[in-house]
Amino acid sequence: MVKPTRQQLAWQQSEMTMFIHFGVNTFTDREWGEGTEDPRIFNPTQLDAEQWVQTAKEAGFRYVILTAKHHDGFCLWQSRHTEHSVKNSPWKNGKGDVVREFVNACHAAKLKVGIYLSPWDRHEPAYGDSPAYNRYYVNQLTELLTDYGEIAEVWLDGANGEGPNGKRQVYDFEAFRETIRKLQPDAVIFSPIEMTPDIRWIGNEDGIAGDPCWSTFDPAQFLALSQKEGWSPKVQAALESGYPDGTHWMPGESDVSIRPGWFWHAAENEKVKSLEHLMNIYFQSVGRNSLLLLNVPPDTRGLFAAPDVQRLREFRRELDRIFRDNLAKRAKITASSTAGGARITHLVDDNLKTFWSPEEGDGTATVEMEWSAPVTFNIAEAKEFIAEGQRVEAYRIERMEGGEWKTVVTGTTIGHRKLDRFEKVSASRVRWLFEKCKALPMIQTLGIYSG
Ligand code: FUL
Repeated sequence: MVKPTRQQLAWQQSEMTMFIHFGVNTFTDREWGEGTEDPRIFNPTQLDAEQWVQTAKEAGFRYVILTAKHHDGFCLWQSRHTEHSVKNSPWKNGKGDVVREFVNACHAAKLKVGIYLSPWDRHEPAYGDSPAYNRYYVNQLTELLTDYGEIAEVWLDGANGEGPNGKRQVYDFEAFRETIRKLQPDAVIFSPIEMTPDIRWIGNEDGIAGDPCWSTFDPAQFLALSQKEGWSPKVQAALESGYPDGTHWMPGESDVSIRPGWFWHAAENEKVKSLEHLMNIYFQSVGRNSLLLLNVPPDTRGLFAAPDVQRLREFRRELDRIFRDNLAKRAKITASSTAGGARITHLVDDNLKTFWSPEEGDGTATVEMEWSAPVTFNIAEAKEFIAEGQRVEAYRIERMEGGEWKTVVTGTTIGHRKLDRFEKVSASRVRWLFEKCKALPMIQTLGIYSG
């Protein structure tokens, strides 16, 4: 059975990461800079990394990733390997270091730090001259992973353009990977599949995972498919859903921005996603065994803008409201069987380290809940004990009505967390049937909510 590493498990259980896109594009009103931007345009007037981090923390994010360098090549830290950085900006008279302020704020708030270092670099003259640029990239990685304490996630994408010499850069993913492993062995790597990452991209930028969604993946099979087809619906579906018989634990990260663009644009202040939209994203990412990577871009002051902060507060309040009261905690819970060492009460003890499991050979393992009076609900939650792998392939939730079991909802995978939403129903008896499993199911949590 393919299982997560300790680092992957901690990452997956954290459920939400905030992404922060900030750089010269913030000041030029663009999404992709050309690499020719004058560093003097970078001049945030009130930059406050603590505001970003506090906002993230209050909204329930556990990791925060900053664009240390985007495709334009401008570095938010004092890199020794280029002049194209904050060093030549008027901000703090060229003495500032955004990465340092960001990392300090995260560490003080006990949030995990992530760094996005774009391999595509439209400024660096060596780009396209593959070995020289690969050395440049490794040098930059080395600075970021040596000088800033603990880094928990390294994020790099596959964007790949032509260098100034017209040559296409060939990335040395092996060297990038080795550098990260050597300098920050506990960091999880998000990268193109070519690099055999710890975490895979979910295949779209809408924040929506596949259904089913497996944390397991088959890089060899995937690369063969994508080499044959390029970008195709099948390739996308493979990223969104993973591979049930995958050779690697490689859970999906669902990235999306709170605004239409990744960077801040004044014209998008009125286009911050609605609470309803964010909730739909949450249910289809976190609620489908993925991690939500939500981008919030600081403005030209270097602060999150008011509409974004407001929306994040509403988002937190709504999540707290929905998940405040797990009705399953007030039910009498029984099971078709319980394996030795496991306990039925573990299903509602909010402990990530315990689980319930049926006995070997129990046919369709079933858990039933009964209340003394009917309860009304429209959300169901299930979590697997994924430290031991992902096992459930199909399940069904039923309620007793007029002396008969009626299906409320059917589902496929569960993984770290599965959420189902449906029309409100009332019942005093509800049961879960784990109909198809790759191995004995190990269920950590079951929940019933009225949202
Ligand atoms: C992509 C980039 O091209 C976008 O600008 C953005 O940074 C997104 C998160 O990743 O690869």
